[in-house]
Amino acid sequence: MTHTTIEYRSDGGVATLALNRPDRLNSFNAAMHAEVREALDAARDDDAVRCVLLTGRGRGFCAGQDLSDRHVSADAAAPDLEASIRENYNPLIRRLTEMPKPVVCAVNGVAAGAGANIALACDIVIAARSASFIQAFCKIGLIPDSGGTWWLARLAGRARAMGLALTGERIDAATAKAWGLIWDCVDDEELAARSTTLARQLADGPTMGLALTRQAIDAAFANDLPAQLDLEASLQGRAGRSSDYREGVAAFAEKRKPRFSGK
Ligand code: T3D
Repeated sequence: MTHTTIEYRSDGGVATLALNRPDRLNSFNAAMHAEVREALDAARDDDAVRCVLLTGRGRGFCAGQDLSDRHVSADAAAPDLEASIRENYNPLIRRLTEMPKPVVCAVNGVAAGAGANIALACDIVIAARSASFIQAFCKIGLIPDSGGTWWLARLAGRARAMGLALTGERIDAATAKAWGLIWDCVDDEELAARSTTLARQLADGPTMGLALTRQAIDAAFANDLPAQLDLEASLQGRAGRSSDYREGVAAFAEKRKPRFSGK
């Protein structure tokens, strides 16, 4: 498929999906939603893809919804934002959080509005030191969407979640790391190499088991301990039936590097 709003390429087990509307700071319009959906489905269904790497082109990662697509005036009917969230943003977040392989996000610049929360939905987030995160919604009368209220409350705690969401204050990547919102913050010139190395490392791993691990950790936010122990038992049963488990144990016994297949 020819893309006009993203770049998509698969190489060495890693599918790199780069948001590519740099003059609009990679904000989402309908075409970009469609292309991202199609690319994530292709990555999900392609057995040669073992890890997804999401990033942005230009000086921004993503500025959320393209506001120039919203014709808001006193005499025009209000746009149906509930439909926009249900039909576009929620399916996007679910594609990321239900991807049967790990998802790395390399935040190359400002991540605002839904752009910030799309990053938080990925499994491991690495940001360039010059990147920043803004819950911009309150500046235009909206509430954090794309899972923002879910992630912020869990990752940052109520006080910081409320501060970020009610003020729309920008935090830099180092603060996002210190607050536990992201995994790492690296010098700008190192972002591409560090995120690609990490994605390749995960792509070489037991990717089905890694996806089951995400499922367990995300469920832990809602479960009590007995329910979580029960879920762990059931997911471990699935992991234990995988070829990767057999290969991991064999490689350990033979003192060699495992060759995982993701099956
Ligand atoms: O509508 C629905 O479907 C509901 C769902 C909503 C989800 C959401 O994400 S709502 C939140 C939408 N996003 C925002 O409110 C962020 C708006 N952008 C900004 O606040 C700032 O651009 C940033 C803080 C992100 C970056 O500031 P700065 O000074 O580095 O850059 P800039 O000059 O503001 O932006 C550069 C260009 O990108 C500029 O275009 P120009 O003047 O050079 O032609 C700017 O208009 C454009 N741009 C930035 N963000 C958006 C955008 N154009 C359209 N939509 C944007 N979101």
